[in-house]
Amino acid sequence: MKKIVSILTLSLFCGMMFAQSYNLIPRPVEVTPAKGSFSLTSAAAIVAGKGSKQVALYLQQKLNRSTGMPFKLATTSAVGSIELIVNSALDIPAEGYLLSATDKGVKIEGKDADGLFYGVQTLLQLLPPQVYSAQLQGGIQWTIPAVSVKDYPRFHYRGMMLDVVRQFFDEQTVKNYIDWLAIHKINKFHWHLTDDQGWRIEIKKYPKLTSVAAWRGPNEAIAPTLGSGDKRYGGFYTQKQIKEIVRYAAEQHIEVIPEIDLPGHSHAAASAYPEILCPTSRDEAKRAADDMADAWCVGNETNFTMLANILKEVAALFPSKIIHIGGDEVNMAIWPRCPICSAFMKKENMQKPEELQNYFVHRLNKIIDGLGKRMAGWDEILDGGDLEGSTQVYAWRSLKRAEVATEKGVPTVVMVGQNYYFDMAQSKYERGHNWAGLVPLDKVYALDPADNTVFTAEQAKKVMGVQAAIWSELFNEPARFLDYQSYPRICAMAEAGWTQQSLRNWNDFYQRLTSSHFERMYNMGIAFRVPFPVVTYKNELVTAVAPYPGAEVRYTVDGSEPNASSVRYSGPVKEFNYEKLKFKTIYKDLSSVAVSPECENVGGWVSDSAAKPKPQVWDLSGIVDRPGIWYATFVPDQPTKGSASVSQVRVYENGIAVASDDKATATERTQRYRLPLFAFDKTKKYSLKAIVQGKENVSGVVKIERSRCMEPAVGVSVNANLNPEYARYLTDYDFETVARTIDRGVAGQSVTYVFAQPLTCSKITFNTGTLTAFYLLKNGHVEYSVDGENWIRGDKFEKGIAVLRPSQPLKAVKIVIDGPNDEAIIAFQDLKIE
Ligand code: TNX
Repeated sequence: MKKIVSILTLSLFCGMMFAQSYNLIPRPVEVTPAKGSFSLTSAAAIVAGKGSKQVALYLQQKLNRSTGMPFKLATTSAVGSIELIVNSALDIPAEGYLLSATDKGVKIEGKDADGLFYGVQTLLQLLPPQVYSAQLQGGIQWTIPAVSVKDYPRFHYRGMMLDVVRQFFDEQTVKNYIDWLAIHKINKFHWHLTDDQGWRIEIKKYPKLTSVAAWRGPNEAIAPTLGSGDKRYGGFYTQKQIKEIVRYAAEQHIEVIPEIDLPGHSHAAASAYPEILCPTSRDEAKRAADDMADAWCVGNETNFTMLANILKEVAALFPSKIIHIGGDEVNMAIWPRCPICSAFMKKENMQKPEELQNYFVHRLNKIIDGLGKRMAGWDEILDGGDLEGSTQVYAWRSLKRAEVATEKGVPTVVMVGQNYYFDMAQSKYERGHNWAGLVPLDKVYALDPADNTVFTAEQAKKVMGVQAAIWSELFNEPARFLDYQSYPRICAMAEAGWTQQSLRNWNDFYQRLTSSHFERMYNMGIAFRVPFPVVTYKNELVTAVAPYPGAEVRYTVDGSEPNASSVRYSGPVKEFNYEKLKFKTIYKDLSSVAVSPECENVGGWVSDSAAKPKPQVWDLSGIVDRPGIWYATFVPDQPTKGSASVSQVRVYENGIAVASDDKATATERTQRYRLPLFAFDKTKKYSLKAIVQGKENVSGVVKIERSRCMEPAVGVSVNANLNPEYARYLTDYDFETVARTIDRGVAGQSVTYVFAQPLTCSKITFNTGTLTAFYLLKNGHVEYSVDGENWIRGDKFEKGIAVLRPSQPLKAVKIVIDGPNDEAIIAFQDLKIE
């Protein structure tokens, strides 16, 4: 008996392993492996039953491209064929399917055409990954393992939003994007078509919306911004192109939901038709500093005629039942200052401008109802009054906002920024916004959109599903950043939308992703983000941890960028000069960002809530092993829990305090302390002590890093329109803080850095721009002075950077602006001195 049981468990276990090895994403409801397999041959036909012709053509085209085999369409089933059937009598939810593959062929039954299409997607994933290639692939056994799959989605709304305003993406890029969404069983494409920096949809009745408002540049109505530089930049989709994209998306079973962002985020529309603004907003010279001339005047009745005309054309272009009207981030303070709006508020007895926004939303709702559609908007439309029952809300600010919406009975799409805003950076080494924090892959995966600790069962019924967003402010560079920010994060979000919560597991997902899905995406031609290794230093050893089993980690020792022919990492590297090492994960011609070793954490901390907290002590041996300026950072494990306050940070040398810092840099999210140790002596013992105080039991780690630059005392004098509050960022040697001007600059303006002592160094780098490389100084040069009075001219700025290589001690250096910048402002940084 015992033996039977163990054989049973063993085979069950093997069965599970087998099921796992298909590595499907998103993970289906039920996968039952069977014995044997089915190989595609040129005799294989696709049998298209009723209602399945279009899906059959899709499959035929996909298979034909990579296998080169014809896959004739047939109407009667035969051995060795792929049979596609729509069967509404199936006992599974909408969009579901049953797939069965045996050694005799494949049969997919969809509950509806959508279900059939998703069954086909699963079939493609069961084939070798080269099936996704657009080119003919030779020498491949096109084999499908025998299996049966039963599958259906958790949510019927699984979306992706793309902002085509801040950067414009052409028709082909949008189509490719839609292709890849469909493969991940995403069924909505939310198209953010208008915003402050451009209007991207042709409206016949108002031609200036595209002839004027689709363009920005030095001589355009909209100023250059977001990396568009010294040239005319922009574009729009003609109505013909929109119809084509909508048709194309429908073929991929994707509904396109248009967004016209109103009444705020409308600076582009206003640049073409200033009459839509409040009279108090129209004149640039007279309007208030907080008035961005970006919101429609709500009291002005003719605006509703114009909006009705615009929305009528929009409604006619998109078969979707939903029109998204934005509604986010309106500076409502401008309305009470407007004579028309304030008179209207008085007449309607409105107290707060939120009520005016709510009135606006209701007016649009009426217009949209009249067009036979439903209105949708960002969660701000919940403020200021009730909504029509049919309105759909997109909760972006927090899960709490989603909960509030569902409590009001409003159908809600969860698109929480902290998890689903893919314009956020994925780590501190990478480009991206961070106002919603870093959004690494595991954080995307972690969100349960109908989390039962947040939503009641009744509220959860109003969660329609999930959606992630790409806001494209930072997508002007580098090349293929859209792919990089989208994948694999979309894979993780897609699984939250499709897969039952009980079947979701991060480790399991990550295994499926890295062992199989990377290769599928590679064949699709997606330039996805490859994860980097974690590399640490201690005791003169550099240790790298590969980001997934089998990952190809390579490194260089001379500071150069690693590539596919660099040394492959195979074990800890003995290297005292670890600061020069660079590591990357290589995936064919893709690779991760390069990372340098960081010192191993010196230990953990827990905040002390006692009235008289005790200092905590950390041993620094093996880490602080050379002279320099050391920085200690106290990073909380869960930043959301709040941080602890750190004080009396000291370094001890053989028990004697030799360095201290009592204040954190104010701008840091984490807390960073400066500890100069120029007289480091390797025969002595070093330790770190600090008091970490906090109300709750907050925990975290202490990191310590050596500054890579010299940090001489320096003063700065500015003769440019620099926001005075930010001037200190030019001398704090915190390279995460920058100082911005408030205008484009004028020839002759300057920023002068005066050193406390004459400075001897080999190189000074003048970096300008923000950390994400906006607002670079393009038109300027540097000068230096040995005596602080006579100036010698150095290089011009190239791409925002200038370098000096002094041959004698310097008293001062300066940046001189030679003409207005090609972006709205200029950002300056600390000097990088080596
Ligand atoms: C907030 S989300 C916005 C966008 C920005 C985005 C940047 C929302 C409704 N408004 O206008 O592009 O943050 O992350």
